[in-house]
Amino acid sequence: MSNYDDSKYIGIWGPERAGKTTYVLALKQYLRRAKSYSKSQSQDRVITRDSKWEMIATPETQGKLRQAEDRFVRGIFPEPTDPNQAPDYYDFTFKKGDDRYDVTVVDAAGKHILDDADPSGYLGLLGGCSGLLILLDTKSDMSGTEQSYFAALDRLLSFMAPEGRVRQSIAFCLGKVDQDDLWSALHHEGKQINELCWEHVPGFADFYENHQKSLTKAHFFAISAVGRVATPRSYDRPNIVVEGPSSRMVDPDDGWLPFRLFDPLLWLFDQLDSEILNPLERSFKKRHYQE
Ligand SMILES: Nc1nc2c(ncn2[C@@H]2O[C@H](COP(=O)(O)OP(=O)(O)O)[C@@H](O)[C@H]2O)c(=O)[nH]1
Ligand SMILES: [Mg+2]
Repeated sequence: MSNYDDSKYIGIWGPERAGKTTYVLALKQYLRRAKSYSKSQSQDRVITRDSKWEMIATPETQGKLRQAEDRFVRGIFPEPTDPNQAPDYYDFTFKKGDDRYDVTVVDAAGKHILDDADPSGYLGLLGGCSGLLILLDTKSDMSGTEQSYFAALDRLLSFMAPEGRVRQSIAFCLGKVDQDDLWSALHHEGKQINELCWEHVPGFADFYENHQKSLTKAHFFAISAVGRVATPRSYDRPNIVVEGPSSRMVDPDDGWLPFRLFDPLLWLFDQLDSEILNPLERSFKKRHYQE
C-alpha cells in the first residue's frame, strides 16, 4: 500500500463475477486512450473531461496487473478472482494538473465477506475505506444464495454506522449496462439508475429500504466496461460475445468505448475533498464531477 499520508482508500466490492477486476483494467486502459478519443470525438463531453486525467499504477501494481492487461487489450477478460484468495490491493495515483489522489483499490473477492465470523477482517478493511464503490450486477444473485450477499452488506453497513449514520460515501454502481434490456431502459425509456437497481438487481430494493436512513452519502451510477458497438445508426449491441464458458470483447481495438467508467470515482474524489476542505474551498474545488 502507498505510504503517502494523503492516500485515500477506496474499496471496491461486489459479488463474484460482478466485474470488479475488469473495472480496474478497463478504467486504466480507457484513461490512457481517452486522450486520443477526445481528439477524434471531441463533441463528447465525458471523454473530453476524462482525457485530462492520468491513472498511474505503482510498479508493484503494474506487476500484478500486467498479464491481465495484456489479455484485456485483446478483448479477453481477467481470470475469475479466486474466491478463497485474500483481498488484492492495487495502488494508483490519479492526476490532473495539480490535483492528485493516491488511491488504494481493494479488490475484495465477493465470498470472503459472507462468513459472519469475518476471518479475513473484511469488515474493518472495507469499513475503514474513505469511500466505497459497490458494484451491482443483475446476474449475480445476491439474495438467493444460502448465505446472502445482502446479509453481508447489512453487516458491513451496520459496522460502518454504529450510531446509525454511515459517514463514508458510497457509490452504488450498476455494472454491465451494455446489456440490451438495461441499455434501452436507461437510454430509451428514461429510467433512473436507482429504479433500474430496484427492478433488476434481485433483493436490492429491500436492502436499500432498510438502510436508506443511515446512508447519508450515497449516489447511483450506471457503467459498462465493454460498451456498445457503434454503427452508423446507433450503438447497436453489447460489445461482447459469449464463447463456450467464457466471453470476450468483440472490438477491443480503437473502436472500443466503455460507458461512464470514471464517474463513480470522480464523485468519490469530490466527496473526499468536501470532507477535508472548508466550505469556501469546497465550492472552488467542486469541479470534477457534474451530474
Ligand atoms: N456485458 C458485460 N460483461 C462484463 C463487463 N465487465 C465484466 N463482464 C463479464 O463479467 C465477468 C466477470 O468479471 P470480473 O472482472 O472477473 O469479475 P470479479 O469477480 O468481480 O472480479 C467477465 O468475465 C465478463 O464476462 C461489462 O462491462 N459488460
Ligand atoms: Mg476479480
